[in-house]
Amino acid sequence: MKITKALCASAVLALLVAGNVQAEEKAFKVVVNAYDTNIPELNIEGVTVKNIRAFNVLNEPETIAVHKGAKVKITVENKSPISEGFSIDEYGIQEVIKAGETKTISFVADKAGAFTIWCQLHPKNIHLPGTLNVIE
Ligand SMILES: [Cu+2]
Repeated sequence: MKITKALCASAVLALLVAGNVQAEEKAFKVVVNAYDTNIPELNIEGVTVKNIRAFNVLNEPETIAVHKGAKVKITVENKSPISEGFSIDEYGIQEVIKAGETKTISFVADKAGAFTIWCQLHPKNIHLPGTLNVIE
């Protein structure tokens, strides 16, 4: 009798869950990388990096697009030889990823709009910013 009740309870629960609109879940992989360029050299954290044009913050993909309300999971891999930042100001995200490390950032995209993804550690002119687009 107890078992039957438990089964009924789970069936009701399953119906309730199925009846709800499931939040969209989106996972992205972002690679931060450094490329050759025309700034002769730069010393950051005691590491001299030569021939830099840009630390490309968002390499792959450059733009992330989700619907409002989506659960977003961004895995950031830092292939740059130094620590890199990953910030989205409007979402209060400000992470530091050390050289060679991978970090996963999760949040709910509850604000619609286009938001800049940038590195808070280094001058903006050596980075290509990315964009988080949250579509209504
Ligand atoms: Cu940086």
